[in-house]
Amino acid sequence: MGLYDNASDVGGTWYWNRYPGALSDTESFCYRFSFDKELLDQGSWQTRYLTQPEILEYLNNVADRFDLRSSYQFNTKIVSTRFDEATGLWHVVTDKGETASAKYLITGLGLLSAINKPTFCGIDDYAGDIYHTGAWPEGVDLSGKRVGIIGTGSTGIQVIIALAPQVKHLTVFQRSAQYVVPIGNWPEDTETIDTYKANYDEIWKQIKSSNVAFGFVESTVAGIDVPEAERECVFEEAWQRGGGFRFMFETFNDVAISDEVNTSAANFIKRKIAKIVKDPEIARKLTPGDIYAKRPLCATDYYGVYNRKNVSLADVKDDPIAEFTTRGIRLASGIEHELDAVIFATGFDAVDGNYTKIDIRGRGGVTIRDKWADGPLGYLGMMEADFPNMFMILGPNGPFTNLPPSLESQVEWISDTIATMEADGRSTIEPTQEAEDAWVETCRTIANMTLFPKAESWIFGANIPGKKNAVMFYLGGLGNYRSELQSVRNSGYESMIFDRQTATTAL
Ligand code: NA7
Repeated sequence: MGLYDNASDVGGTWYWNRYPGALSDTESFCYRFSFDKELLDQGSWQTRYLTQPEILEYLNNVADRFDLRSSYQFNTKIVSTRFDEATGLWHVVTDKGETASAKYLITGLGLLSAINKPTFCGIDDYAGDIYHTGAWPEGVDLSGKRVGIIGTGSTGIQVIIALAPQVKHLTVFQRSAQYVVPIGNWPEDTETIDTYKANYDEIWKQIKSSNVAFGFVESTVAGIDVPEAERECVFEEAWQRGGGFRFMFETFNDVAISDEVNTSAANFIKRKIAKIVKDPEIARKLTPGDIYAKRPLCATDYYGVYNRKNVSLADVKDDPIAEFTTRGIRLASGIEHELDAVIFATGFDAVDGNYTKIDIRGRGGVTIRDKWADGPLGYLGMMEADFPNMFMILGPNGPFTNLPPSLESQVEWISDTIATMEADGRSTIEPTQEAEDAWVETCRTIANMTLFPKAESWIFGANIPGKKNAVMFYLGGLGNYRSELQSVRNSGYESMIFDRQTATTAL
């Protein structure tokens, strides 16, 4: 078995995203693996949510526990990989010119991993420091500096909150105002943690049969059947309890489906902004104009940050960034913000960003880049027609959830499938094109039942200029997703082709 990682150690997302304030917004008790009871029992944490250093430490412990590190070749990029129809093997080439061959190719290239760093005129002449949150170097100290930050997604809001008290001045360059609810982060004592541990069997059963897999029971109440005043009370309770996914999915079952209920939720948050932010003009700029249907955000007192004297807000939708100057950023109006450092919290080329960087070739030399020219589409979020024995962990059209339980579900399915292949003496497995098309259609149908496609976000590739808008996720929930995986297995993999024979193609 060969394991490769571009990083110098394990950790993935949590290796790269070391920016100030980096925190998971999934609760600590379920932002972990469930497959090892002993590992669960050993778990310990301080607060309701885990910080980046805690998650990285956890992942390092997991790597040690299963002795994974010794199998890894770190600091190594895969530059190309192709399926050889003559031998039934995948051939892999690294950036060091090394080659390897294997029957199975499993990719874990990351869902939100290829960084999106927009270019701006004059950026090379800027004399200050530039950072991207997704490739944050060690040892950065921004205290006492004039800092600019571009981006107000999940990442940007965490950085803004963490840096505001440290820096001399923070200028936030906001393109889209965001709906942000409180995260509700508080210490968790040993008794609470022990209660989770004592109930882990039930907890994981619930998580794996739920939709978003965040460790709470999703509401079955339709907000549309509830009078507005009552909705308000439910939203207020959720605001006090904290959690972005809780606010969207634990309140009512149609916040992301019904225009009316979505508007109620949005208006509730807008009223909070007006109450929290003292300067009405800043409050106006912070108030979103679109529907509440992006990945739900949460943080501790996000809007309150803008009451600080050392934080200013530049609305770059109204007054776009014209260029970087040697001293900072100049807006179209001519206003120049002098900055010692600029942070790009501009997100990722989600889902396929890392795949299209690699020359991946399947049967007949077809490249993944060509196959995904109209957007990344796949079967069960793991497989591709014409790419036999290739399994993608968190590939396109996989579930949109708290990720550890979803990737565990996929890894279990991949392991079972490979075990079946080996037990049955099979050489290759790949989905039929019909099965893949049907799955993609299912994903599209489900997405269109929700309001998510109506908001511009990375979920549909809208954040990358020129990227085709595509339904890249299965929004049917983890429970239903797991049932789909189970039925593929139960049917004897009838949606798959085994041992497909084709004329050998020289690649
Ligand atoms: P996001 O959610 O994609 O946010 C990126 C932010 O950067 C967002 O506010 C963008 O504005 C902004 N952006 C991107 N390009 C530009 C340019 N050219 N000019 C100005 N502003 C820009 O990325 P995150 O890292 O915060 O989070 C991604 C996911 O990772 C997150 O949801 C978690 O699941 C983990 P926009 O909204 O597009 O107008």
